[in-house]
Amino acid sequence: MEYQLLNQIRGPEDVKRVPAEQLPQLCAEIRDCLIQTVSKTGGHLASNLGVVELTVALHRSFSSPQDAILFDVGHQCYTHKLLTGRADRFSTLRQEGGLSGFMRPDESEHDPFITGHSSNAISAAYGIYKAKTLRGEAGTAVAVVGDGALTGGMAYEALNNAGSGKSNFIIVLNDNKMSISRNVGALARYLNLIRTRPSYHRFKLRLEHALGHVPLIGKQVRRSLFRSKTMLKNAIYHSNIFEGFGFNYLGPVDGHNIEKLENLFEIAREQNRPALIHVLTVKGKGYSFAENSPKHYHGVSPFDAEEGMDVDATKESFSSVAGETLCELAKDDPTVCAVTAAMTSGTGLSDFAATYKPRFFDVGIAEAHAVTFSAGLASAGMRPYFVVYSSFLQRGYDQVLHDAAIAHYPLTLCIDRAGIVGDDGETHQGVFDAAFLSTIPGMEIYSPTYYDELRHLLRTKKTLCAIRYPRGAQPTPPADFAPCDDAFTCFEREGKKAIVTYGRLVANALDAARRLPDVTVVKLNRIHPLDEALIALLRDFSDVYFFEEGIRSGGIAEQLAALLYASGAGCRSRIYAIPDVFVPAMPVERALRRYRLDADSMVEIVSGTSHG
Ligand SMILES: Cc1ncc(C[n+]2csc(CCOP(=O)(O)OP(=O)(O)O)c2C)c(N)n1
Repeated sequence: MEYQLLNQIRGPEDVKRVPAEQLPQLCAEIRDCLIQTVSKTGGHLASNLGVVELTVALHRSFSSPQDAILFDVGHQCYTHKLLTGRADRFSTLRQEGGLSGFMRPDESEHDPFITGHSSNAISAAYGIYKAKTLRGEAGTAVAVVGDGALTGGMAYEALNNAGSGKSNFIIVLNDNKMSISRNVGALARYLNLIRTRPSYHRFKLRLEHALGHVPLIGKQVRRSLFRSKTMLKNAIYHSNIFEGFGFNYLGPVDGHNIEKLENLFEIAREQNRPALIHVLTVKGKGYSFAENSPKHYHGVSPFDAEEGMDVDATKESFSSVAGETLCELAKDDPTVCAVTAAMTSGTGLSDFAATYKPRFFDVGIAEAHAVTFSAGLASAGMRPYFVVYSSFLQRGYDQVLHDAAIAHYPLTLCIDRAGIVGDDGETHQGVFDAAFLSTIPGMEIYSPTYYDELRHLLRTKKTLCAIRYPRGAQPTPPADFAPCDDAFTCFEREGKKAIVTYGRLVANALDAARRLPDVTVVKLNRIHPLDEALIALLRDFSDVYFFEEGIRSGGIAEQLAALLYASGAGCRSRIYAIPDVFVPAMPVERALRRYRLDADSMVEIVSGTSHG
């Protein structure tokens, strides 16, 4: 794409050289590039459109990479990529071998830290800041954090730590009132309060800035003003939470006004005190479809940029089936509750949220809290279902173990996006939950292949358990398939070879078995704990092939192979699973092929035409 100004930007130094009057054109070109590219590649659109001016201002005021600029989650760092020497590769965004959709230190020196999961940027940036000071290096660190990310508890642990000392560490709070859906909780209310009563802070800011420009005495007066700030504030306006944590609160400021942003950044970096700059932005800014419906344009698949997306289109998926089934359960049982950590629509809970409002809990981006809160509900007689993406549940391991499992509270973890996820890459892969949850005593784990099984499991499982299912639609079930309560199902043929697998790989195994003579497919319905009867069945085969769409180390296949071995079975067993790697961004089908989990690989392996 040809852009008059954007094409001349090779790095942050070029951004600083753009004359102020040309900045609106640069921002317009960036927005066009974002819309044209993301409409083809898919990705996070609305969040990126909202931070164009903010990112330009950051690169004019700070000097990356000497100053580390770290975007929380990193889903909104596309403009940062365009301004830091990656514009020519931007069309490869989220493609296999292309630019990541998040910050990646191995992609650029301007990406100071790996990102993908929310609410850790203040911690990481403060660590970077401390490392710089200890090593005597120049520069500061800036954490750019959304109001949604600020609902995550880790952010407060970091504020508590980073606000305690003298530093010129900087937090930019990008407040657009939105998480993926509208932001929730007391914090959202509180930010609204600060937004609507900014007069004291505006006054303070103007005063500070004006005094800073008076030569010699200006800075002195400014310092003494800071010393008496507490009295001044108490007299004029109550202090706010960020000041309470030890930060110099600056703002709120219009996040689409580059000049104002640059002024504030200058004030913040001059002071020997951590600063938090409250920036107001509009999610989806400059693209009417996204401004009107930021939730639908948060993360998008490819779409027609001229026409916009059909935001009402709904496709049946495991998520929608889970949501519908929970609604049915809630209708008949007043104890049924649904809990989400800021993923209402992605997890299929929109109808539940609308219909059963008092029993629906969006707790913010707070997976650890969500688990313990759900366990609390369960301990006091309710029936909670915490619906969560597999990779985000990693945040709640101790809470599952300590707060839910030891007392064995009847909580159901509905684990969406289990397995390989595709274009989001390493940070979002759902390939660890089976391994880590199966370390927890008493945890039952199910992995349905078809919608009817998911429905059946949600209706019948009443003790602590995890039900995990992939993104998207079910494969076509076999003609006479019906869900059952058995721990495994045997699709029997004759012969001495067995394929053992679970979840969506069952469809690949059945496909492979149709193309192979005499192979039995054993479908694990419950993947943990493993059944004695299963071992007894498998002992009689000469060759057992385990295929697992999950990490091999500590996974279900390894556990099953160990049990088989311990039983003294003489059969040869082989495991095909995700090896000791983080799975990069690539289409799911390609990843399954790479790790030999597709039907063709199964045929090659079992028929002996490949020993991979
Ligand atoms: C631990 C974790 N949980 C959930 C998510 C999914 N997620 C990605 S962005 C986002 C909303 C972030 O809101 P905010 O920080 O305000 O940024 P905005 O998109 O509004 O700019 C969520 C919930 C995540 N990335 N990490």
